[in-house]
Amino acid sequence: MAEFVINTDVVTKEASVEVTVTTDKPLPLGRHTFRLVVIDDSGNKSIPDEVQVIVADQQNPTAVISAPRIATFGASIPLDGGKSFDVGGGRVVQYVWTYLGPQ
Ligand SMILES: [Ca+2]
Repeated sequence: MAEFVINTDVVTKEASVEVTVTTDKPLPLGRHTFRLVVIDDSGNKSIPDEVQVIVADQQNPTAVISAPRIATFGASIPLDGGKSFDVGGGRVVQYVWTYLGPQ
């Protein structure tokens, strides 16, 4: 586990490392590039190799609909989806409302 700061080297003797990410300090959504240079026991350096990792929102949002319990006959009915929320780094950007008919 290591905290990575942009353009700051993290040096390890082990051949693997974990990029420490916490929910209060997440990597933003999108493409992130990591570079590795290895050095041998004579001090010779490799050319860099790079990988790209895409941090993606893979979690569905939650819809929360609310309305008044009772509406007056002939009056408009306000529907509110403002308590809906998303997790996984994204945000709700569209609301799709459907009338399912009388029951
Ligand atoms: Ca999401």
